[in-house]
Amino acid sequence: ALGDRHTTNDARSRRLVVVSNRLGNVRDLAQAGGLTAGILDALAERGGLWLGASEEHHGSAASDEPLIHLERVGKIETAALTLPQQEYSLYYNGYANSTLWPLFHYRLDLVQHRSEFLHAYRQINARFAQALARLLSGNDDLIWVHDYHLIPLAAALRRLGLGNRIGFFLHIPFPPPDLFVATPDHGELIADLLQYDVLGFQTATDVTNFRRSARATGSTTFDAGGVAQSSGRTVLSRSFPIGIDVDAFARMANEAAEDVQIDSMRRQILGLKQIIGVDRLDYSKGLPGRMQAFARLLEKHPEHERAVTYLQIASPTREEVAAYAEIRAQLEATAGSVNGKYADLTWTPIRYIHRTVPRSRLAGLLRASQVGLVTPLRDGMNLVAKEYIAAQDPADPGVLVLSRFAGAAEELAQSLIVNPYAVDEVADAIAKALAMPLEERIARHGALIERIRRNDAAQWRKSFLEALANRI
Ligand code: GDG
Repeated sequence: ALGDRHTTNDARSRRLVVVSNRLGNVRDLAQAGGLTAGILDALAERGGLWLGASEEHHGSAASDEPLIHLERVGKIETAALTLPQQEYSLYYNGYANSTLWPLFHYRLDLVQHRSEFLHAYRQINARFAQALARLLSGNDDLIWVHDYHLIPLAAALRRLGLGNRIGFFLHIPFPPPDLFVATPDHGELIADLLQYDVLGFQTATDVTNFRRSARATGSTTFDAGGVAQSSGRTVLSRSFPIGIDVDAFARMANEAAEDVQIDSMRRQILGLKQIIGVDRLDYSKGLPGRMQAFARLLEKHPEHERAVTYLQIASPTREEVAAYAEIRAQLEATAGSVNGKYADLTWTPIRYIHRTVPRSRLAGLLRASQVGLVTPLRDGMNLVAKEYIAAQDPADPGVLVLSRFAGAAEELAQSLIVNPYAVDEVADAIAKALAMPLEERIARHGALIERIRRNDAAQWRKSFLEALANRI
């Protein structure tokens, strides 16, 4: 390692520059969610810069000079970029979350195509590129770009003449070619992706879907190692399954026993088994179907009436996008009708919370629940699945019911894997989880915890950064 330090392209001696739509909260590491924590740890370890959009926007699109607010916290420098309000909204609520998000989650029925969305998306990416060009200290900086908001960033940087190594990690799924080509912009999106040096995906399925789409739309060819040639550069595409910091989350879950609210909840539900779900209120998470499956459980297995309680935390998200208002109304109608049908004077089957819960309390709630329900219709990875496993008491662990359409299902085979579209199947899996003997729960949990330790957050960033620094 000592010898390494003297070579110029040593991964650790090169400055890391992270770019994502939003900046994580650098000041409050404890509150940082999965993704943010993973990135912050990488920056804290080696020092570096994080560029993201500022929470404050300004009214006019006139100024071409990027407005950047720099701050330093320890070894991490953050750069908050102020962007024009309306352009930002067309980019964020528009192209990112009304075009790409539904498309990449296989929901062609929800995709909206509007030329002003695409235009704003490209403009904002060009602004990010201009800002970044000013902040770079040279072409040795390693640039790590996150997620679907910033697909055109490398192309915009290349246009400004930058030759740095640039990596991209897609946190969400990549759709199969038959769906992908339904967007008129498919050719441009593939060309943009091929301007990166490293393309990271969550699962093998996503890598395959990307390569098939690139072959179909860009006549790109891949060698046996999956490497493509593009404009005289090589492009590596690979899966890097994201993970969590298992020990930190387990500790938080354990310490939450001292949280008075959790303590008083435990007393109120004493004697009941608790089923839990924790999700952003997104249509990709399969929430109405999950509530219907819970209702089906009560219908098919009446012995569970007044013996189980289902807690669903559905944190607010993207509320300016119409599809999100619709899923919320649908979910609230479902929760209301199930409770209306089954509740009695002393028992509420579904407790539905549409608020953001502090992270440490969340960990405690996961630990206090005998069944974890993670049933997305499509999900890049799903960190809640991994958090549920980490939060359990290894001597008396709960059971994870997991959708086969979550990226996490590729790794977490010892959970109860279900098809979220099959309401009866999910209901039966919940019944099986509730009845599972201790021995089987311990065996399954042991295998799962080993798996999430192997692919944890540290491994994720280490392997991506090694690929980015061209060391593998
Ligand atoms: C995207 C991809 C991929 C949720 N509610 C609250 C809260 N959370 C936390 C969870 C978890 C995180 O947010 C959600 O992560 P997920 O992975 O489950 O899902 P997305 O937000 O859709 O994330 C996904 C991920 O990126 C990482 O690559 O796995 O597939 O869609 O950590 O615990 N946290 C707090 N309060 C809440 O109410 N504090």
